[in-house]
Amino acid sequence: MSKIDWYLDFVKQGKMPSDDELLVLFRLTPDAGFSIEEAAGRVASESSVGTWTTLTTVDQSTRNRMANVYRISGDLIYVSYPLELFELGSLPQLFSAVFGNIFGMKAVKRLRIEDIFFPRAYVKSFKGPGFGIKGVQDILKVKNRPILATVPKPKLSPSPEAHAKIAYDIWVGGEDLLKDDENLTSLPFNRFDDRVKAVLAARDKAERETGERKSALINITATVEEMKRRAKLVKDSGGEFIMIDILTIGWAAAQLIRDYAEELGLAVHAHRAFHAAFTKIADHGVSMIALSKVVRLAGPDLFHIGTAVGKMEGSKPDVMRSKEAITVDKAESEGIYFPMNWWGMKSIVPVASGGLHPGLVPKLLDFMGPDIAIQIGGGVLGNPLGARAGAKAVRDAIEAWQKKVPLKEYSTHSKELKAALDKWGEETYE
Ligand code: RUB
Ligand code: CA
Repeated sequence: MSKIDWYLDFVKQGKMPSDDELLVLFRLTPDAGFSIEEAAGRVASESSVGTWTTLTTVDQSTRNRMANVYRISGDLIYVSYPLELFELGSLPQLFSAVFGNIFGMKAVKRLRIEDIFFPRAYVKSFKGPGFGIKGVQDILKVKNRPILATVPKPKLSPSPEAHAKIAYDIWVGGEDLLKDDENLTSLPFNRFDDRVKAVLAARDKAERETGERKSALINITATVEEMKRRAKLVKDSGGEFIMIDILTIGWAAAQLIRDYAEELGLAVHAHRAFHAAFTKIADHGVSMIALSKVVRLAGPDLFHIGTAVGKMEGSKPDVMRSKEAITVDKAESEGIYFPMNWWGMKSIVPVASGGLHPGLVPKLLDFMGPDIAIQIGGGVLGNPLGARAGAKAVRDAIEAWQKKVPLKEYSTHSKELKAALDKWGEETYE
């Protein structure tokens, strides 16, 4: 028996997983001196029950809980995990296990979680979104068109009143939702409580004047007790949505806020700020697809997945796979990716955001379809005719797409859309 022969015990290619195991597809670059099998064995060991050497204390029940590398294909390794390795309903524990120590192992030069499969019992241990796409559309009374949101820019409005003024303008211009920016929380020049009051007063006015439903995604990101206080304030002030920066607050907080929001009857918008620290490098970290699946378990009602045509990283196939991960009930296996069944868990509204403007709307809708939220900041607030016109330009761009009329032609009847097209054309700005 060698000193470390244990690792290869975690590689039994061809031993196919059963339906109730959790599966992870890793892309693995071993460090110099390690074969892919040796590195793969270390990944499976460290993320399940093993350590760096053969143990003298392993009983049969522990052996039954060993993860197994059941397939290796080029730099891809497929690992199965017995469900007993996981605490049901706990995302922090999932992250400590399969998203944990293994990224730091010396034998591993690069490691990326490309995809993840959750078995039925694991899916069923989470509540998922409380409202889902249908619930959010019902709150806003929006059907058969994308939901429209605008984030005020500059991204930190200089005062609650300035924020509320932009809110009013974009609502009467045709937007459904105001969105706070990820770093706008409660700042010395723009306090949370004052902003909620100002924004919801403007909302009531805009609703009266337009006869449409208007609402705001109010960013409660903070420490946990403070987030709860802010959520309650939003509810008591007549709001329908709270927003969280789902990755910066952490999974435990995200799960707690999801449940607290349900208690209050609020829907939850999740911004993904921080994701690119681990999604952006193609051969390391965690893919947006895997992240999107985890987010569905965490249960917000809206989630940013990228645009492919805007300023943020993310190819069309990746954005579409993220969209599938948060919207469909059942997905077939496709390419390297796992099939997935969500067993009736509600869907999340995919939010396309980042560098969008009216000229990009048809391209975006051509591939993402209408059941999304389109979030535009600069492309509304940079409209030469002002914020209200900027919002109308977006609404008009959507109408043009719905009627299959080219934007340029449609803009002969919309000075707002024309102003947007004159400034930005139909190009992407990076
Ligand atoms: C968009 C914006 C959002 C980003 C985040 O502003 O502020 O925070 O979309 O990126 P603008 P992502 O419309 O002016 O670009 O949605 O990719 O996570
Ligand atoms: Ca932002």
